[in-house]
Amino acid sequence: MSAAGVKVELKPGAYKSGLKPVWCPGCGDFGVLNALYRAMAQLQIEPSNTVILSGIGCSSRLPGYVKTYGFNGVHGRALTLATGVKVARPDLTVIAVGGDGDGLAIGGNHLIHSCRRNLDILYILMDNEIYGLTKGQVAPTTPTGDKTKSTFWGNPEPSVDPCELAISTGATWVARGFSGDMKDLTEMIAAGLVHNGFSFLNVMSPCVTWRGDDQFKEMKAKVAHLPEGYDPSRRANAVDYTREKDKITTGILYEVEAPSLTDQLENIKERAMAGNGVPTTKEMLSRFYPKF
Ligand SMILES: Cc1ncc(C[n+]2csc(CCOP(=O)(O)OP(=O)(O)O)c2C)c(N)n1
Ligand code: SF4
Ligand SMILES: [Mg+2]
Repeated sequence: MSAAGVKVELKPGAYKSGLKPVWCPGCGDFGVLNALYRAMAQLQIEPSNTVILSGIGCSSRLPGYVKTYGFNGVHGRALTLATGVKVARPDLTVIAVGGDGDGLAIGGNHLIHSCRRNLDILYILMDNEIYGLTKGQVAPTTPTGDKTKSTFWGNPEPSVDPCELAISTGATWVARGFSGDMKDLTEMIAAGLVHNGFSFLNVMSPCVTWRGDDQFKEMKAKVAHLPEGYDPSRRANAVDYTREKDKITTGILYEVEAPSLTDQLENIKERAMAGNGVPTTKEMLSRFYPKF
């Protein structure tokens, strides 16, 4: 709103916090941040009704760069924070962000339960296939055989496909993007924000420092968009585009409508307040401690 009470159109630049990103020049996370500014402007998202939550990592610095409410929590807990905010204030737009280490290693458990709960939250996972902030250790998405600071002879473990994990654990909107494709990424972030339910966006976002300039070139060469006429409502279709070796298929892989937990909160609250025959804590305790 302007001082005169007239609604002013928010341009992408209006969402900048004024804090200058400290990411390395060329880091893929710049692309994600810019696409987020654009998507928010496209939907005219109200900054004062928005909260962005993160854990720890280079990518987890993102909330500081957006002019909304935000919180940079502890490692792996972006989704626990987002869950708490959404349950307490279902009216707010809630976005969780972070890296592959934050969201799939230490925070992997929370991803599973966020997917199955289906709260109306957008989760953007910036996937550089490495722990960037702590200087290049192996991550759950590091491809098998790749040398990192902690897998000097090559990663012996199979890697996880984050989209496959999200689909199989109940997310109702799952997409994959590339930080080097601004237009596509902006559309996907906007679509994830509009979806009613848990939206999971895996963005391939190169780390030029610990994975080298080649990671950007290699990712770019592999990117292919979903074919024309693709039907995202079928789980089997979506799974066809996970665990791909020579391709990174981008687009909305999976999208279904299902009641979101956010929609049920009011009902749960009403039932709890009404009691519905459930004994109070005092009544329960007095069964065991009659003098209570
Ligand atoms: C409890 C805890 N364990 C470990 C760490 C160290 N640590 C900080 S960030 C990080 C991994 C970051 O990797 P990722 O989430 O992929 O983010 P990126 O830096 O690659 O964007 C680790 C292991 C920590 N801060 N707290
Ligand atoms: S270390 Fe990697 S992930 Fe971190 S800011 Fe630099 S390029 Fe980005
Ligand atoms: Mg990472």
